[in-house]
Amino acid sequence: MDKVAGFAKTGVPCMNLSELDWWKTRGQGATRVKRSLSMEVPIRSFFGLLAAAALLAAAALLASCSGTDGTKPVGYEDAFPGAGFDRPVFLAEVPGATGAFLVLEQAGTIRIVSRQGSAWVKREFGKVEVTGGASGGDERGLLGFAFHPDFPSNRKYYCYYVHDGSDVLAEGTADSTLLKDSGSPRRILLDIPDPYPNHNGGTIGFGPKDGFLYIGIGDGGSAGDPHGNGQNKNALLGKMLRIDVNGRAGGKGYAIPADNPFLDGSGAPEAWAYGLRNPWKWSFDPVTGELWAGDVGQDRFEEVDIIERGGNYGWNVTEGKECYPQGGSHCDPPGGKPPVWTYGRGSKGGTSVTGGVVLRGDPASPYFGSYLVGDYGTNNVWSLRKNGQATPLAKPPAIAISSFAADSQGAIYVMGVDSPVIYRITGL
Ligand SMILES: [Ca+2]
Repeated sequence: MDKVAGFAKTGVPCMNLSELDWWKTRGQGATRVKRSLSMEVPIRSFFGLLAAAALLAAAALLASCSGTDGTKPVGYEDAFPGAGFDRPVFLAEVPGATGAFLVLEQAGTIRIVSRQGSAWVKREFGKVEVTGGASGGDERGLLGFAFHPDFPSNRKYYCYYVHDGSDVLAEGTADSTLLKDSGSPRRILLDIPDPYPNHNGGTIGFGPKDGFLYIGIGDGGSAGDPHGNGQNKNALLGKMLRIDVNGRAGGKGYAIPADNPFLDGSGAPEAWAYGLRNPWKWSFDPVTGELWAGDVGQDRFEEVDIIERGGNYGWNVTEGKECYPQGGSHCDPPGGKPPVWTYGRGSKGGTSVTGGVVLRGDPASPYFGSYLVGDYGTNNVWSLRKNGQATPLAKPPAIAISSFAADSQGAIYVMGVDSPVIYRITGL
C-alpha cells in the first residue's frame, strides 16, 4: 500500500476495494492514495466468502428482492444453473447457433454455454493469452468480444484484451460448428501501448447502422490522466475508436471509415470521440443506434454519456459536470458534450459505473427504451432515461457488477467478477 502526502493507512476507505479502478484516489487536493492489489486480495477473499454464502442462498431461492428500500422490485434468477463461470465479464448469444451463449472469463478463457436436455452445459470455445485479470480488482485480462456482422457465414470474431503492456484487438475465426475457435492464428489489428494496469476500456462492438467496429479505450491509467491522453486527439488512449475491419489501407490491418471526424489531420484517424477516462462498458441502442456508455469517474462522479461523432466528453478537465480537479478554473473543454447523468459516492451512488443496455424487450414494460446501468462497487442498478431521470431498481446479490447483456428475446442478464452465477433479471 502506497502512502502519499500523509494520508494515514487507516484512512483508506474499504468501500473502494471493489471498484474497477485500482488507483482511484480519495481525499482533498494533493492528498492521494494509490492502493495495491496485494492489500485487496485477502480482504476481498473474506468478502468473497460472504458473497459465496449469499449466492448459495440466492441460487436456492432465486434472488428475490423486495424493494423495501424504495427501489423497484425486480428479481434475479440463475440464468444457467449448474454452469458457473470464473470472473465473467461478457455474455452474448452466438449468431447462427440457436440457444448457445458465449461468455468471456477475464483471465482469458472464452466459454460456450448451451442447453442439453434440461441441463446447461459449459464448454471451452478457446483461450486468449492475456496479462492479469485473474483476481481482485485487476482491470486487465480478456475484456471485450464482438461477432462480425456476417459471423454465421464468415465465422470471424474480434477480441480485445491486455497483454504485455498493450491493449490488443485481434481477429479470429470459429470452426464450422460456430462453437469453437478454428485454431488458426489470430490477426492483430491494434496493439496500443498502455502505460498502467488500470483504465483499459473493455468493450468492442459493431455499429448496428454502419457495420464499423467501435473500440472503447481508457486513458491509460494511473490517476488524473497524467499523460493527458483524454484531451489529446492524436492519442489512441482515452477515446472511442472506430475502424473498418473489412478493409485494409495505409499499411494497417484495417481501413478508416470515410466519415471519421478527424481526417483533416486534427486528430488520430481512428478516433471517433474523445475525453473519456475509462469507458469500461457501453452498448448500442439497437433501435436508435445511439451509443450509450458508462465512463468511470475519478474522485467524485460516475457518468453516463451518449457518444457522438467527434464529441469531447471532458476528461481530464471535467469529471461529471464539474471541473477537474475540483475547484479548478479550466473546465470548458472545446466541443464538450455534457453527460446524460452523473452520480456520486455513497450508498445510493457508487464508485465505478458499469454501463449496460437499452431495454428493448417488452414494449409494454415501464422500462422499455430506458438504459439499464449499474455500479461495480455498490451493485446498485438504475433504469435511466435520456432526460437524466434515473429510477433505482432492486439490487442483485453482491457480485461486483462487471457487465449487463441482452439476448434476442429481450431477456436481460447481469454478471459480476465476484460471482460464478450469471443472473437473468426478471420483472423488467
Ligand atoms: Ca491501462
